[in-house]
Amino acid sequence: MPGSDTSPLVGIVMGSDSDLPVVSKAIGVLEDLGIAFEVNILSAHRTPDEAVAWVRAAKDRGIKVIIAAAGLAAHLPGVLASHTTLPVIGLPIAGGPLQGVDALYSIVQMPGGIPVAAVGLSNGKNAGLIAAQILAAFDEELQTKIVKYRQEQADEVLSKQRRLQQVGWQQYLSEVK
Ligand code: RP5
Repeated sequence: MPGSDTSPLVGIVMGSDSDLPVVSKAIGVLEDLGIAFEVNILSAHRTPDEAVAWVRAAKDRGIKVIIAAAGLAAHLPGVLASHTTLPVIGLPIAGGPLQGVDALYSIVQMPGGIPVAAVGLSNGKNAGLIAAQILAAFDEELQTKIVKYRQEQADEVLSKQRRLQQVGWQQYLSEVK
């Protein structure tokens, strides 16, 4: 299975395959950092038994962090969190009649005692990065990769800053449009 050359450390679960375009941003980060992961479509509402069975087995299979993506009445991250002590990162998916505010609130407003760490609406990239940083707290090699990732990100911004100062905002705008 792609992403599982070695035993997966990050378990990604999404409520629907319609979440995959956002989830793919998290996958991209994990792949860039060389972190083994697995991806699943399991729904708190449509496949409740399978979702619970998956999360109950996750820790014993070596999963260390869970990313749970869901839109609308996004109960998946909270339901998974209630069945495991692994850290669960909730990824609210924008969309639907309320543009994702429903999912964001569902994920952020967990009752005390069962936490879910939430990233911003459809911010798959940050979900991947938080998962990586949790793992990196116990992995020096991964920590070094994340420092390099940050440096590359800074270099990119500074290169834009140099160009902006060189040509002025109007020319810059015409170049990036
Ligand atoms: C949620 O309902 C899923 O996570 C998805 O974001 C949303 C819509 O699902 P589909 O109707 O596209 O399958 O459970």
